[in-house]
Amino acid sequence: MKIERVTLRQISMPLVHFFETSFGRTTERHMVLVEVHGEGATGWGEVTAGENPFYNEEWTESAWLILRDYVAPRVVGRTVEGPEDIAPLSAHIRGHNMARGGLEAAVWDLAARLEGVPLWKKIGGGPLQGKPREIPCGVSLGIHDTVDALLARIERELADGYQRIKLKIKPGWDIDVVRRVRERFPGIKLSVDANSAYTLADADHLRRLDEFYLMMIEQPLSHDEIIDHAALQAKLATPICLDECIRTAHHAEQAVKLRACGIINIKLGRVGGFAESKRVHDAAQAAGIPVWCGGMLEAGIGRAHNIALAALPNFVLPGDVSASKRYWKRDIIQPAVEVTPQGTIELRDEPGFGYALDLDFIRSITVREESIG
Ligand code: OSB
Ligand code: MG
Repeated sequence: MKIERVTLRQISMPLVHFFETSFGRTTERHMVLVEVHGEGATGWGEVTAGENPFYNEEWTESAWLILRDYVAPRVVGRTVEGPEDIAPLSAHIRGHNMARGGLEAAVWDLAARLEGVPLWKKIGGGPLQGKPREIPCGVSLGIHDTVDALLARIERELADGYQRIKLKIKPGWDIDVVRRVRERFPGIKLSVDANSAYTLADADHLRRLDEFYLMMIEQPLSHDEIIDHAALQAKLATPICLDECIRTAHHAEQAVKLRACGIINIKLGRVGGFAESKRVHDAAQAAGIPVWCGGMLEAGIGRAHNIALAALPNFVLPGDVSASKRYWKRDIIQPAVEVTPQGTIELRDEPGFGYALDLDFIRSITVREESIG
């Protein structure tokens, strides 16, 4: 497969509802789309970096520059066996997994289209026990202005069928909030995500969460600290789920060996694409650790890629991939991603990521565009 040209596009889209985590509030997304041309077809990817280098070191601008100046020039003009050959071409770059992963995912999409198969099949996912595979969905709810507003929001998400509610927490918005949510919704699958807002010195405080029988506590400690998570896990009954810490399959293996977590959240961008996501998935599966698909407030392309990823067999827990309308008035794909009343997303059979691009809309929200090759 020859890669002839890469087109980068930066788009900007306001969120329907602001999203607040321990590291800040997002009201508008600025993301880089990657279009890869080769063999007469086109594959699409979406870079999942945020607007600021707060979740990890990447942001929209760094992704644009790394892709334009380092990654795309290494890929354009090459003939590769398959999409597995893409990540190694830029493996000498330190970090910047989301930028690298956006292009890698576009090549997987291109390869699936050239073969005429859906992306979920191309990466090795698919029907489970003969039944059409559906992705179980949860929602991630940001820090709200009041607990009452949060409770009302949870009510609506449950009515829409979502199978699991995840609450963002931080010091000052944690124990008392979770207590009120548990009192009101004693039977739901509930988890929390701190995005690295605590330290090991908060272990006793975090242990107070044990009484709420949460499914997991996601990334309570530093973004690059696996060893402290192991120390914390030894003190908690609630399983820790690692997000930020797991950037490679090797990290997953180390976390398992140290018993730093009971669950892993896989994000396509954070680990640099589908090939590494599959390796993280396989490492977790071999260790008996369940995984689920995280989200980064994606537009339709990134969302569709997440759906494909979540079709791999060890994605057994409800993920953070939910309906387009929770984020966007109008998504960049057609149809928009929808969720069934049972809180699942059905896999689609079209070649590639399975949805059509709304090119007119993409053009109308494009703030810059550049081609390499
Ligand atoms: O930690 O999972 C996270 C959003 C932005 C950055 C980090 C995270 C999140 C989410 C939102 O939890 C998931 C989504 O709805 O896309
Ligand atoms: Mg997280």
